[in-house]
Amino acid sequence: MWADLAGIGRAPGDAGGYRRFVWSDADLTLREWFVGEANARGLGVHEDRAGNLWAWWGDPTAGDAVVTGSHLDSVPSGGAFDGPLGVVSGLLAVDRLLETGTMPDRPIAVVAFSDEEGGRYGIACGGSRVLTGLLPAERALALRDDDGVTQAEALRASGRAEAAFGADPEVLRTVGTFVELHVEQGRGLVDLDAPVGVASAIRGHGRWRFDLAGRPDHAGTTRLEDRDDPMLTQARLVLAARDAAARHDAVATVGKVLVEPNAVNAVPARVQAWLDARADDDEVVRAVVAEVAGAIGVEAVEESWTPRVDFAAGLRDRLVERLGGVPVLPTGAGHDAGILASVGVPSAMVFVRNPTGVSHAPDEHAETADCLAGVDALATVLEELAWE
Ligand code: HGY
Ligand code: MN
Ligand code: MN
Repeated sequence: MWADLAGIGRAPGDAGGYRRFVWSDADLTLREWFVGEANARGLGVHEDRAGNLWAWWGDPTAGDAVVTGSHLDSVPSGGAFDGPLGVVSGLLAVDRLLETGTMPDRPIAVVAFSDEEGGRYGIACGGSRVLTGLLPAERALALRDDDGVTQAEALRASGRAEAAFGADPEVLRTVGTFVELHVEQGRGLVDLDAPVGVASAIRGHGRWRFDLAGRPDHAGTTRLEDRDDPMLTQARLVLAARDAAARHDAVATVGKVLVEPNAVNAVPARVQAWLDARADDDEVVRAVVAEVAGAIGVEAVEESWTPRVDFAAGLRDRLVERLGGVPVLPTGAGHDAGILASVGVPSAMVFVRNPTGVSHAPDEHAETADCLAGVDALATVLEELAWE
């Protein structure tokens, strides 16, 4: 299964990693792969109104389903494990349970959430936010990618009707518990020398855009005192972000910048820069963003905000106990499990050790033995939750 995914959506050029943007050809191929794997197991496949794919074992209308899964899309030049490990592990855990020859007392599903990374349209967990109504369909459809293509246009190009795109309360209601397996994006499990762990919380995190206007002019003939160069403000933005994060217990990143006209010999007309800021405390994130905006005198336009989520202690501790006392650790990475938890769906996460902690980069890795330990843990958890 892993080898089947390895060739889908490789990033162009020598950057390495994957480029699996929602509604791209890579995404559509990944969706076909998911449907094929589900059909091969006799699981019923359903795509909900938000574009998320569900593979069902049992009748979803029975409700109180035990759902696992993650996402198949990636950040640009992302690693192989962030997302797909949770989907593959979910299918393999179901294989283990199918082998028992007994039917679960609750329906079980493996879900592939759409557009978790927001790599194309900029909003984290797009598919689960639309599913739950946290992101209105009209706003989602109007989002434009860096080439100016709206999600509505991309949806139509994929053969889907935008009129049908939106929240899907009927599907959401079928979910009793959601458990997402994910490669750890950090070194917590390495430092604890443990292959598997359970999440305690997801730190609050958001994305803000800064529109920096300038006056385009010739790089060689325009005197310095005559310039209105937005790249100078951009430089102050990056340094202000690092300074504010360092002074607070936060992290801040300016990883995406669009420059117009992006010419070596022209003073830019416009620079757009995105700030990703995260902290244990939501108010700290807000303070960092406000300080950055104040430092450069430019409004921070909020594009995506995910409040801190503390996973329900009862479910968390039940999994820890069932898994024999594995470590419990927070994460600074957002996940669909956090979105479902934020709308009241009992949710939990199982982490698999990442030997370097590196993620959102081609070097992201997890050892096969640890991945199989993750499948064992997930099968154990699903059995615990889906059988009386
Ligand atoms: O950005 C995140 O934290 C997640 O990987 N989407
Ligand atoms: Mn990610
Ligand atoms: Mn992820």
